[in-house]
Amino acid sequence: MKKIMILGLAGLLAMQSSIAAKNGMDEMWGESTVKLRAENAKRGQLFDEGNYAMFIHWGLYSQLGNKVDGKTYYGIGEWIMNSRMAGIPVDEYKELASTFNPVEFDAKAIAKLAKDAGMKYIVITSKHHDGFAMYDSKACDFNITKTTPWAKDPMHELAAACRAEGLGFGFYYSHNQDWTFPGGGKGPKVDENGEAATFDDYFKKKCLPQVEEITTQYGPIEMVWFDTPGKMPKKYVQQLVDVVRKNQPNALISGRAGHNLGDYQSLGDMEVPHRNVAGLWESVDTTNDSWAYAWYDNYWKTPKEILRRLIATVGRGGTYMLNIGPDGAGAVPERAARALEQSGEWIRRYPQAIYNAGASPWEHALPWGDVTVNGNKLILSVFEWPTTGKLYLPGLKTEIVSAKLLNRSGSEEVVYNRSNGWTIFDLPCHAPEKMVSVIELELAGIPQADPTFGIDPNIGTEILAEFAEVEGAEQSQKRWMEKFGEWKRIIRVHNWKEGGKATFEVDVLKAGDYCVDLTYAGEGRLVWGVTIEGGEHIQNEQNSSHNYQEFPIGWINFPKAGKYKVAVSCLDGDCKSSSLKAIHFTPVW
Ligand code: JFZ
Repeated sequence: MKKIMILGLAGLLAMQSSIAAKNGMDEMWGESTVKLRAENAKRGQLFDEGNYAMFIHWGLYSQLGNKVDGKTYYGIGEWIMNSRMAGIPVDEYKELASTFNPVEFDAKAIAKLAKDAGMKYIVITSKHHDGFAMYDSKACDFNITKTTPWAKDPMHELAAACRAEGLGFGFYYSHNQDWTFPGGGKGPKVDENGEAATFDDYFKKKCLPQVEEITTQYGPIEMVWFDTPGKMPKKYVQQLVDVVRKNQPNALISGRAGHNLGDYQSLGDMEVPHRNVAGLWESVDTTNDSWAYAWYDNYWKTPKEILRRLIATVGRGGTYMLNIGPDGAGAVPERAARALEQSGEWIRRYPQAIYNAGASPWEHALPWGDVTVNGNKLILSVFEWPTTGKLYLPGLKTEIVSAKLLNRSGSEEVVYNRSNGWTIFDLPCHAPEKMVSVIELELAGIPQADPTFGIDPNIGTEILAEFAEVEGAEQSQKRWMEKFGEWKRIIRVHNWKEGGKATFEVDVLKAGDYCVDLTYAGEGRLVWGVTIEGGEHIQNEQNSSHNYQEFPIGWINFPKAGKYKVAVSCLDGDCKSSSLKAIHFTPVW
């Protein structure tokens, strides 16, 4: 609910009750009402209020599953043609169509999976960078109905299945990169006759007509997800945007259309931001490591991890789109499906944590979980259930009207008290939920909080270097690929100069000793110092590694409750190349 500011409290309450009524209606009135709702959704409504969607990467590449001629290539499967992966020549790649026979593709099962997962719409690859249209295209024969033994249009089935489930439907379309059509981005430079081909040729012959097709052949669609605009000139992007607006006035256009012509911002792939981001935006993420099916890729996100990333995205103010990669037969990997179903079961019990929910007033995650806002309610999602029977919430500024611990059969009142600006809840020893338990706070007004990091008296508190005030060092983002196409990024403090420091503001409730650890990368042994402003200074030498690792520095004392500034400095060793990612405080006693 990103429009929270404009609506005001009365509007929020009205909206909430209308959503509740709608949810009830779905059950009572069944399919036809649900259908109408999807068709009538206003532009961006499912995106803005639903907050959760399914992304599907599926194409010829899925058939290879990252193995070519017996050799496995690690990375994002839809890039298998690329020279940094298997480097498959265009003609050889095109041959894959002759064996593409996805007999296990089941559009209804996929739509049901998305629905059961709690997702509100599906966005699927109509054409990825490989140029193969996964739908019936008149504009270009390199498509699923013309060139494969299967010879059907899966998008018709999927669009219909989505409509039947009351889900929105949309297409991914690679508008700039086309690796097989002459003139396409990173594609062949000449046509079949050896004549030079330009981007303009590709655009007029294939790209524009295909975007016309995907926006006219499948009924009302929720969005067109353009990707990797590269250096594509604005005039082309503008024409595509015009086509989408003409044919699908209610469809959203992704930020990656380019030239700021999209409707919202798409953050970098596989990224959940650490602090709140204003405006309409989306995080796209994978259920394992690759977008497209990869035979070896079994590092699945657990249902709990899916909920953590979904709630964190909603809590930062965004919409979460989570990908699945069906295999070459069209089957969804069983473990991905199970993880989605299980996280979906949880969402059915606690929909208020996701739908119509908005950003946390803390503006970042908390040590035990995360917070989303629904009207005048705070939804505390507790991922680490306290073993002490007490849960600590720092800095809540709005008065609490009621506090409830939710469970499968209802809720129970929670006793709490306030101390030094903290709210301390008395909780039972056993968590009501195995993955994530929910405390719902009804507040006397719009939720407000002090975003200063509270040091949790129960468990370790990690504060990322991106939250530090930095002087005499550099604070900037670094991106790298873990496997090919698997992007990672951090904001770190590096390039330390003499006297440089990264200062963290913290709020301490429980006076006493805390063990301080630092997460950093570097070369050789490093000496780090940690100083409480006006208080204790500690320092220690530890080893380092080129990967970010956590090393203990030592115990430090906060003599009383209250706010402190804690400065971290690199004191000796190769400080220039050392790079700080985070500080951790763990209660000792
Ligand atoms: C793109 C595609 O190349 C990829 O195959 C996949 O479809 C993904 C969803 O999108 O890759 C990107 C695009 C943008 C960024 C990173 C990877 N980015 O902005 O960080």
